[in-house]
Amino acid sequence: DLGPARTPTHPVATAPVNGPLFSVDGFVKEFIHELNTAQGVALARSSVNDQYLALARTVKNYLMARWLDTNRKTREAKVKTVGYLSAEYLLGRQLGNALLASDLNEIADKGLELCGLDLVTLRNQEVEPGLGNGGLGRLAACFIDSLATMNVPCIGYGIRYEYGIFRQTFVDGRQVEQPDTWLALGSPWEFPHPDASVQVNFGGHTEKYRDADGKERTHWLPDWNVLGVPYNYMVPGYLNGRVNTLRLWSAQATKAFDLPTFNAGDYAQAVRAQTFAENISKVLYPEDSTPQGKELRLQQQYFFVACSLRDFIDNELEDDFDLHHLDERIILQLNDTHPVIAVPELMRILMDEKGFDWDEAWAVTTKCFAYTCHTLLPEALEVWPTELLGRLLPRHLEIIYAINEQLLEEVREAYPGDELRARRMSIIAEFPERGVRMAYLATYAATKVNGVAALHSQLLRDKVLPDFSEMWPDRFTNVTNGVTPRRFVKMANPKLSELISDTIGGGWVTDLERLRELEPFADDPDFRAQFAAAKDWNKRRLAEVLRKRDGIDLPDGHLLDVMVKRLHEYKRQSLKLLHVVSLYEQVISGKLPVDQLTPRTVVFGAKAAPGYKMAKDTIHLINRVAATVSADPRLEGRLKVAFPANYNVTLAEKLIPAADLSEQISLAGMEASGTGNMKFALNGALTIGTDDGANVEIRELVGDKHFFLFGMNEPQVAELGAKGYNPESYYEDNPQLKAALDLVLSGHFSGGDQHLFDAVVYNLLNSDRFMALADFQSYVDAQARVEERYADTDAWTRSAVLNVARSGFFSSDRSMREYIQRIWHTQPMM
Ligand code: 4GP
Repeated sequence: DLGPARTPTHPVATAPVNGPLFSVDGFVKEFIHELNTAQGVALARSSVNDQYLALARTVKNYLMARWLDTNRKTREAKVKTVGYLSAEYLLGRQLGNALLASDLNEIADKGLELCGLDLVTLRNQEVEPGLGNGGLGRLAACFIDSLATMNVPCIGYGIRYEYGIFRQTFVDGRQVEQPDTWLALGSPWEFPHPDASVQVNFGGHTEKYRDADGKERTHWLPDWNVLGVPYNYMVPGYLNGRVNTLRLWSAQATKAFDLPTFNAGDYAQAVRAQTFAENISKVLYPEDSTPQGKELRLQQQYFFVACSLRDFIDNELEDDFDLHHLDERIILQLNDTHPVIAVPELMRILMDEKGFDWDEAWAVTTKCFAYTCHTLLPEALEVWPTELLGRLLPRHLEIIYAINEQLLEEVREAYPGDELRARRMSIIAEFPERGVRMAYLATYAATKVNGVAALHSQLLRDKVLPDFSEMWPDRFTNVTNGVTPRRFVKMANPKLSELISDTIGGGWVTDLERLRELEPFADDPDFRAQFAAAKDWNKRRLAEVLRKRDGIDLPDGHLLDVMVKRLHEYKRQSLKLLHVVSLYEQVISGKLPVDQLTPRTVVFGAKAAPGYKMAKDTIHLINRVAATVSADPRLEGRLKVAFPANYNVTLAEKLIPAADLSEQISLAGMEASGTGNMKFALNGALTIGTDDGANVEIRELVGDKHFFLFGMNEPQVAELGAKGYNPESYYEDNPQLKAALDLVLSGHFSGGDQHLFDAVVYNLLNSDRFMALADFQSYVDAQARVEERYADTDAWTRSAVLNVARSGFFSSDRSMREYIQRIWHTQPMM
């Protein structure tokens, strides 16, 4: 007996679709069917992986009819689609999200129980697709979730990397990268369509000719090509029946295998073309703000945008569609500069293939693109050497030169005689080598250019693109980032979600501003107790995860102080570390009685780009400090440092809900926005942070009293930089800071080796580009305020509740609404 069928209560359940029956027995039948037919095993003989794959397919089957339906309706309606072009999508695990979106959690839970299986175990079997480095890729994943949930047609376009971001391991405290073999155990969420492959050309040269009307035209005669094979992924909206598509491209050789060569015995040569082609989608570049001007990376960028444009024009539009009106059907959002080569590609298609004149093509192109910048670090703004671009994409370089000529003409017309300005604004940089400034190309071509938080957008206008913003002020706008409440609250924090829904109803999941209704409950002791209980539950869950995953023990009753994000000097993990070392030093030197130390566990999670030496040295130091501090009996277990390896979305979903304190301590003016900061606030952590990125907006919303602000603000940073920053003077003048740095230099954390961490320490003392030492005292003072508040449990919990109640603004649904209204001008479908 499989029990009574569940009465469908939700619209998603009642919609007439041709899927499996929305009941426990319907689910079990489907699951067993998948296990038997797709995995080819009986339940009794199946492995956990078989079961996971069968479960994934089962859930997919429920979504399938809705996906097909969405595609059909969108095509028929001929409405404008968002084409999100992103080299990264940091999706996280799919199963939990698919279950949530299709309202299948309860049914799956019961159904699996009937089969003697456990849903949590199967969910843990999934390897997350780590197809991104950090914030930018995770943002893309949040945005496509929101668009599906808001019923907005969108196709996410990107690359199906065979190896995503590396798996981080620690060997003697040092980061060692392992390949991320996320496809090894099967990838049930994707649908490959080799039949719909697209050819992408490279190299060769161009030729001029006259067309039938006697007009001069250009031919590109490439000398090699690859195939792009589309892999489709479902992007289900939350309980609304919509399923959008994420289309990732995989590279394959056009002529994969050379049989005569193989028969002649040269096996390596026989597959050379295949290897060469497949390299294009082989690995994700570990970029994240470090320059890595690699030829293969440019190939990747062109590869995926060429596939995507071709796909949209040939497969998504009607055969007789007039491309003069392309902007009525698509807006292509450039997620940073990685896809910007799409601009000359669209020009090329319109002119060389469709016979448009330059002006016609430019008029269409400039209406079809919008550009988001995600950084302020000059070294992260891509510049492609013209030598490389010309060799790989000769026609595109010609078009870029022509675009630049037109730009310079406009500039000279607007500012006659200002030749310096023309040179500054040129898309072509002359130093240190001739190169194409992709951010300038994007800015010139886009209808809108946006930064990702208010401060960032301001600095983008004032410091990165001042000439452009002066000339085209209306082109610039801000859209503050957001995060999806489905994954990062509802799924990641079930206890808090339940409490919120019991208190204000369930509407907040798609209307996050409604969290405001929780405000009065901050003063309700009963509510606070339940809120604190949810936090405790999350901490216990995290403790279990870290014990199993990393062999780390989390002590009870500690303030959980968390800093998770990419390892980068501007984010200043070293400042957090100096605070830890300083607390430790004060206790062991007798300056601070150990019983006055607030029991605290500091958790770091961070990957460093493999080629970024300073970042890797910092990881090494953190691990050595962690080992020393955690093992020193003089601390009586009151201070612990934990650094679980391989921080990823899956771990974030466990860590963030458990945190008390969120570390957002970048040098002001450096973090474009941050999105981790939003996830922590929404899960009831208090922030200690600088006035940087979206911290500024978080603080404004939650209120100064519920946010621990420290450090210089951006104008102060600029001022200090201008007058000459001397980090050593802070060391000399601040005994606490000096003692901490001296302890590192003494070899205390390195088994007596006094030079092991010279690179890190002397970098701080001699250069300290991100001014950690200048903000040290202010940071330590703010931490003292943290401890004071934490000692008052009621006050702390009250602040935590208010953080949740006032952070509804940071839903990616709100970000998407702003893009729609101010940039895309698309409509949700009814
Ligand atoms: C990141 C920014 O560093 C971060 O502040 C921002 O929140 C995020 O983009 C999303 O906008 N940048 C990157 C990158 O991830 O690769 O440049």
